[in-house]
Amino acid sequence: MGEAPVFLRGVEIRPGYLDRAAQEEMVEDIRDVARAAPLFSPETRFGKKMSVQMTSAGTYGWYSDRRGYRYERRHPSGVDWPPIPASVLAVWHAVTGVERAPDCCLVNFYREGARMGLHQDRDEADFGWPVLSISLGDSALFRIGSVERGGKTESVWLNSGDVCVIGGEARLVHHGIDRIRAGSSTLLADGGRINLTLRVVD
Ligand code: MD6
Ligand code: FE
Repeated sequence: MGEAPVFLRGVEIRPGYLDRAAQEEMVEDIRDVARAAPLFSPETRFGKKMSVQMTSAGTYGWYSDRRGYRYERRHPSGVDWPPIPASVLAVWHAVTGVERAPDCCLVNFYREGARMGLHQDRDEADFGWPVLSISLGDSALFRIGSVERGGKTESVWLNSGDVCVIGGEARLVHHGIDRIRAGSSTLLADGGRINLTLRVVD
């Protein structure tokens, strides 16, 4: 499946892990998720609306407002998050090889101009579990730094079908999305990029 893994600052990238048919199937599954739990733009803890739209699947969904970053058991509308699609769980098990299933699949949707600042994924209880991401649609410039704040960073384009694992020594590296290359993929009819991140929360 795809090419050999590439490691950048301890982060494992599997270019082209999902073929076109698997990507199309997954997009349909994510459309179902977004129908049950519509996309919204959370506020950062500084009160600024994020440029990325989000929703989640699983027992927990990631949420943010002025009270801070956290996991919630319900969508802001009050409904339960829908289950994580089987197509997505299959990638988690095949790539990470860990015994536990993830209990959150965060869905990020980027339109042209959306970005995500450098951050660590640290709202989970046990950093022994990896975080896995799947990219669908337009390519994104992914920046990876260090566990410590500041210092050197390196960037790589994540393309549709690429899978990325942040685990082990790299579990707490800073990372973010600088920009989207609009029109670089035909996967999503109206353009944009979907990124799924799978986590073990508690
Ligand atoms: C994104 N990804 O690709 C943002 N986090 O849109 C992440 O923030 C991320 O790719 C943890 C592990 C892998 C990731
Ligand atoms: Fe992240």
